[in-house]
Amino acid sequence: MAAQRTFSIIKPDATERNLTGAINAVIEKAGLRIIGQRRIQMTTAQAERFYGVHRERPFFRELVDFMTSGPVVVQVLSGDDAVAKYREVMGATNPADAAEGTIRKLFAKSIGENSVHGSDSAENAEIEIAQFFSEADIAG
Ligand code: FUP
Repeated sequence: MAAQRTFSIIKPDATERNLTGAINAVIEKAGLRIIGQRRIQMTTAQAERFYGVHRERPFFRELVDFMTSGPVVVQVLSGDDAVAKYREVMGATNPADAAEGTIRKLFAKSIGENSVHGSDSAENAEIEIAQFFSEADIAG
């Protein structure tokens, strides 16, 4: 199977607790390759665009405020079936429902402050990657 790409964000609750390396270790142990990575302070405009699909949801403003509350690490991951594989490694949105060994079970604080984002489809992955990376900054 050809390698697929997915987009990941290590969120402010995790960077604040110095968990970037610990999360990357889980990602790499699962067989995913980090082929692009950048630490940024997301702007309100970037967060609103990124989570535009949730604009009408009651938690939208809280989500944007959280994602801009501190640095995040944006990543491009590569591997066989990377989108589904990373969703599995992340665990359920609500850490209370997340399986043992998943990033959210290990590290997430709550359904909002849940440590990581991962794309939900290969199509969205490419849209999300393009929002934060130029191809020159990705090397697989
Ligand atoms: P996921 O794909 O697992 O990141 O989850 P969603 O796309 O459903 O939600 C995106 C983000 O919105 C979550 F990571 C956190 C936030 N959220 C809430 O704060 N409350 C909710 O009830 C659902 C999502």
